[in-house]
Amino acid sequence: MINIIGLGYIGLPTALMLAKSGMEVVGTDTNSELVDSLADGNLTFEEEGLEELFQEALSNKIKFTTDYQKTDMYILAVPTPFTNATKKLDPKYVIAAVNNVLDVCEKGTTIIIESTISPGSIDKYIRPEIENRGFVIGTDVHLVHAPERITPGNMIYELENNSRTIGADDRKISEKVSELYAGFCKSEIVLTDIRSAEMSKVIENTFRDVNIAFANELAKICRTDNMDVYEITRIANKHPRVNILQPGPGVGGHCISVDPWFLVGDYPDLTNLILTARKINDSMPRHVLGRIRDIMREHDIKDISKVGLYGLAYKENVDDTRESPTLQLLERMDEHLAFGVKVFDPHVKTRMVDHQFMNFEDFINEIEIVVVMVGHDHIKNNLNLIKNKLVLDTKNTCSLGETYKL
Ligand code: SAJ
Repeated sequence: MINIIGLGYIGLPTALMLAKSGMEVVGTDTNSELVDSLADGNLTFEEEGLEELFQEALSNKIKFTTDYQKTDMYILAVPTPFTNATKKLDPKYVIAAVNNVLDVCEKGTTIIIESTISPGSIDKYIRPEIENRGFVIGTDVHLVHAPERITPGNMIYELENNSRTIGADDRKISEKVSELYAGFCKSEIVLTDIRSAEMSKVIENTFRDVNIAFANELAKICRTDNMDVYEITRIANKHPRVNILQPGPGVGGHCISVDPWFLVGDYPDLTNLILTARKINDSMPRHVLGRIRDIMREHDIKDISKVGLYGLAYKENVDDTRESPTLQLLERMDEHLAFGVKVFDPHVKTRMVDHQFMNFEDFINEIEIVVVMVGHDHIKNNLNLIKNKLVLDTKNTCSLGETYKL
């Protein structure tokens, strides 16, 4: 039996995949409402293919509970929040989960940490916690870091098809854990040490952040001379060794906008590029605000309530709003502006901000400028409803003739 701790974006799909592979799975979360909802057969977030997998797992007798189970294998997929003021990882949930496991586990148990952690966290926070309780690592408890690599919107496909990294102190344990993941992962499973697993995960997201920052900087350069950044990068990308990413209104999600800070925090003298990239990406919501002001000025629109932000999620076709560029933009607007501007997202069903509309047509009818912050399929399928509006398309997703770009 395997006990999955944390039933959020990562833990739940992983639990379902393991159940599908034939394992006896118990999912544990401290949030009793979430556990009750899952036990009643109701998912708490949208994800392509998740519902089918969930129903299959329910019929395979997956269990959901708030209790930790006595067993020999655990996967920890608990939140690893980031403290904005210090730019550091807050390991409190991982530490609490490890302690809860130690309270009930069998001798020789394996604790697999999937949550993203800053490099060195296992040595710094987890090993001392275990040793201080009198457990011997390598005998009583085995530690593994198997960082998750899936992206919302494509999770099920990526669980099966992305390569996996297993970091452990002991080869035999790596091989045992590798067999577990091979139950659903069809791609390469790379065995390494814990420190390398921690570092490789963080640099993957940092690599993407830096590359997005390059695209965003190009967008700003092109804007000053009224050049089309999309046309220019499309041409440059024809070169066999060039692959420039897409500029956008900012970098959202809990991973790419957070993980680079771990490196900046630990290596402040060596991370000029990484820090600059972070600053560029963080500056994009303000750049969007500047573009909104340009359009208002050009069309003599003085009332901010005529502006509507389309999209609250952090990226297309998901309902996840963590660190979303729209929320970042609202935070950067002064109170008066943020209060006036209208907001809509077809995927976000809970009310998160002032003047959030739940109906697209009502939203569109009230505004003159549509700012496309997220390229959901929904907007691409409803272009006829915005074709008579002024459109600022920050994601270059609306194939309308006349749109304003970043
Ligand atoms: N974005 C751009 N331009 C681009 C690509 C993305 O502005 O060309 C923006 C998106 O709109 C979004 C943000 O970047 O706001 C992040 O989106 P994403 O799709 O690049 O990544 P995430 O956050 O959904 O997932 C990332 C993935 N990491 C990498 O691609 C290296 C995923 O594989 C990780 O599992 C995930 O972080 C994680 O949990 O760490």
